[in-house]
Amino acid sequence: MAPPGSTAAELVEALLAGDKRALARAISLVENDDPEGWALVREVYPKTGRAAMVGFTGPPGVGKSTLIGAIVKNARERDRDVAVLSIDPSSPFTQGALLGDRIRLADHFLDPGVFIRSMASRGSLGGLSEATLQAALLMDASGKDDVLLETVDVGQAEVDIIDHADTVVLVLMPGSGDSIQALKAGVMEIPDVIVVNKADHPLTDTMVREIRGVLSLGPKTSWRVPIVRTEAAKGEGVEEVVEKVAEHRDHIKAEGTLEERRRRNLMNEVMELATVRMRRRLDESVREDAEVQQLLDEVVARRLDPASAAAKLLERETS
Ligand SMILES: Nc1nc2c(ncn2[C@@H]2O[C@H](COP(=O)(O)OP(=O)(O)O)[C@@H](O)[C@H]2O)c(=O)[nH]1
Ligand SMILES: [Mg+2]
Repeated sequence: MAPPGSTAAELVEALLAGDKRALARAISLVENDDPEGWALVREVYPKTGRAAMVGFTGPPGVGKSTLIGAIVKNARERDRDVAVLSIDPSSPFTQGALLGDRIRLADHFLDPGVFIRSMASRGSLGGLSEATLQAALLMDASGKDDVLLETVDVGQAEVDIIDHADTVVLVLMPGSGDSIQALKAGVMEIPDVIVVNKADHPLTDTMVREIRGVLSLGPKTSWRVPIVRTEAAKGEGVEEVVEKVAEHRDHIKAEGTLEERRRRNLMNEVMELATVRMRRRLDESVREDAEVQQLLDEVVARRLDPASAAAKLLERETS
């Protein structure tokens, strides 16, 4: 539908119609920081906001990708269109990999209702987090019911794609003690749903008890964070994860916090992008503008203090 060489308008049309190849191509444009990619997002942005964005985070190896594979299968059984965006270079989704006992992810690759993409490269404008948000928006615009995001760990300082999830699922396994400590210390934000995967492990009960303990220390909120035990590789408990995610969504919708969350996250995104662009402009002016060079000379000669020079620089760039 949208072969290489098709016009931007054709690409937009195919993308909005849910064409997988168009979506793949659009994401590549964004990933390569191609201006056409940004233009595309600008064009389709009014059509976004419909998909349920669910983020899955947690330490490497706990089974996030496997769980997502099982959730995709579950969604397909309910006739929902799904996109997966995995930002996990350590265990990327590939056609051959991650074939659990009953989950054949390879089948999903052929299914027109499923779109799976791994991203690890970094666009130059806003870095990986912006490129991934653009990719998620494109998935949303292509009419997916669910957009599932996979990232390793939470709690980085920079704006993270996980911040754009409506529901955040923390996936752990027995022995993920570091994550419990991070939750306890407040380094990691309290997620909306906690999954303890590999629940056939004998230490599962201990793990669940520890998590309960940490959660009970936190503030009382209207949403009680459920802890779900799964064996993702066998598909066990997956249905319950899907239910809890849906319940959480209903809850924040009813409470009005979904809109609030989205507003806050998009605001952060705008600020982040504006900051990156401002920084880039300042760098350019320092490199290329003779007047700015003179300003610096004044500072070096101790005639102008750094703060006054900074104020002048900003005044020039924002006027
Ligand atoms: N025993 C067991 N292994 C699992 C389970 N779920 C996933 N795994 C395995 O754990 C490993 C890491 O899984 P993966 O989904 O790549 O983890 P991720 O790094 O969190 O995405 C793989 O070898 C999976 O087959 C489970 O429920 N039980
Ligand atoms: Mg993974």
